[in-house]
Amino acid sequence: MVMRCKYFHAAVILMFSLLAATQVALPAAGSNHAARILQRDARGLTIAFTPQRWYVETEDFAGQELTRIDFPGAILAEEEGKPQIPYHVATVAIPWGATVSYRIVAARSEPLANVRIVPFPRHKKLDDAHVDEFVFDGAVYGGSQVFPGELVQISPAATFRDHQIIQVRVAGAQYQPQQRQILKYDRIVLRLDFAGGRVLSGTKQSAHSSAEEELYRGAILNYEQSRDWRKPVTAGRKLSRLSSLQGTTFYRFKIRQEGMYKIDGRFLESNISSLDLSQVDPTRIRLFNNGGRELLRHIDAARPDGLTENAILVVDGGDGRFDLDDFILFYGRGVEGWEFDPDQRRFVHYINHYDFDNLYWLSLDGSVAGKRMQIATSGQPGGAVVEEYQGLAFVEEERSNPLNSGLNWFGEQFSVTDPNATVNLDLPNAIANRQTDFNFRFAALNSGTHGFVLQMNNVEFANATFNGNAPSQGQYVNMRIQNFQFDATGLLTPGTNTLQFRYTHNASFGQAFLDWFEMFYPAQLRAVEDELFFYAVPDSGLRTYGISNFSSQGIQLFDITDYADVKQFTGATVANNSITFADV
Ligand SMILES: [Ca+2]
Ligand SMILES: [Ca+2]
Repeated sequence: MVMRCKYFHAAVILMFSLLAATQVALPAAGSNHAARILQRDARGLTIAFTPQRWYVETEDFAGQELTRIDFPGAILAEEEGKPQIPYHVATVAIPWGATVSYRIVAARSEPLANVRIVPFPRHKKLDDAHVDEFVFDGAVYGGSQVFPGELVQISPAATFRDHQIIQVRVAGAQYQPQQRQILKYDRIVLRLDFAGGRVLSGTKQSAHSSAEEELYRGAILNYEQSRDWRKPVTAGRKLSRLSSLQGTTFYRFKIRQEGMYKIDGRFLESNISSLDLSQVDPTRIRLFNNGGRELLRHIDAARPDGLTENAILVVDGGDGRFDLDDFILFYGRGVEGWEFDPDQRRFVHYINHYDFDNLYWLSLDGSVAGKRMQIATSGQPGGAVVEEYQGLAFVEEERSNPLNSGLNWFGEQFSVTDPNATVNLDLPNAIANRQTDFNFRFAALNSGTHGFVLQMNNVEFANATFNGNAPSQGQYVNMRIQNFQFDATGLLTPGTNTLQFRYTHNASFGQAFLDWFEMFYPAQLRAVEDELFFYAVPDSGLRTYGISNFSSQGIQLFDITDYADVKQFTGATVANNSITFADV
């Protein structure tokens, strides 16, 4: 079953945000100097891999002599316990959809006798100390096979912007364990052949900026050859996007705090020195933003094509001029918040791991009419008036990354010597004596039994206990993540509530983190400082909602369910500084 979920924002109007000019930079790319193209044609290329110089070093590790070899630009294969072989790595573009075959045309090697090659070490990472430990893979070091068995490895084709690419890895050396000998290759010549795929004529290439060309030139070994192999542009799509935004000036600004924002002519004039307000056509004002969410990491996931236009309200007094007191009204989102998960039938919080601010782009001189808020109309109020909503609160702080790894960031840190933490939560609409549901997520850094005694306003309501992971000899540190759900009645009061944590561990070394917690509680539909954001999950049919506690009758209501398509809600009843409306 698909459940609809609607968000509303009611407010007596509000605040401003800052405008700032912007610059955009593209990253630079490196190049591979040890690989050189000898010959190329429409169906393939020949590459010579020649290390510029070799580094050979023999060291004593706990009584055994180990030899390390390397050359500039080499990549080391990271296989614990296996010989540490330096590889050439080249990124090669291929025609879209082509298959690749290769053969080694020439290989010239020189032996390095009576050596034992160093294995790739096992990294131990404890606290902030890194320790390398050498273990020897018995099958390789005690065997009779040369390592690696194949000099060349070709990766499956991958997508890199408008190119299809492969990664070519060529071993710079091989180890012969029985002879205790390293073969250093001073030159390997490789022929790559492409079968099938799509080759375009030069005229049909997609247009790229010089910065993009630099990116390709730096990253792709056969850049010159690959230009005919780019993905053909879907002409209509890209051109239509260019035509509506081309020649437009964009003003960038940041939003952190979610809410209704107002920008008036006076504000624009004092913040944009080059602006002639009399030249601004109110119908052409446009606002762009993509919702503030992280892009999905999967390369094939759907994502917005360029900037998404957001519906705004422009009030110009009906004279077609944007004067000093005329204004733009829009709903600004931050980068953190809640979304309804239809499978779990509940709200889940989200954060943005990369930024605290959402970027908005305002244009005042476009050539087309801007997107405006549509009107939604209140139904006929009737039946019992809903005066409650589900209050939501979460805390997820990204303070430390104990493994220095990926997105594993955690908040408050606990230890046996520092076991206490408190979090103050401002919940002005919380209804006393009702049930609160909690979700907690903790992370333990070591073994043993970790416990958290949880209190709200000095009342203990739960005890979360779990066992940590014990890393076995020579492993990375092993963390344990554990989720908990609790509910308790009568904990909250309207206003400030204090959540308290007390950490326990059965030994002195215990360390753990709070990753995040979420709270769900009944709240009253009352404006706080003339504003209320709430969401409704209707079960069925028309519901009548009543929001009280505004300071005047000038109340406006918006349906903010879709960030790009906010609607102005009309037909609501305003009386006694309250608003009543009905919606399905
Ligand atoms: Ca006007
Ligand atoms: Ca986190």
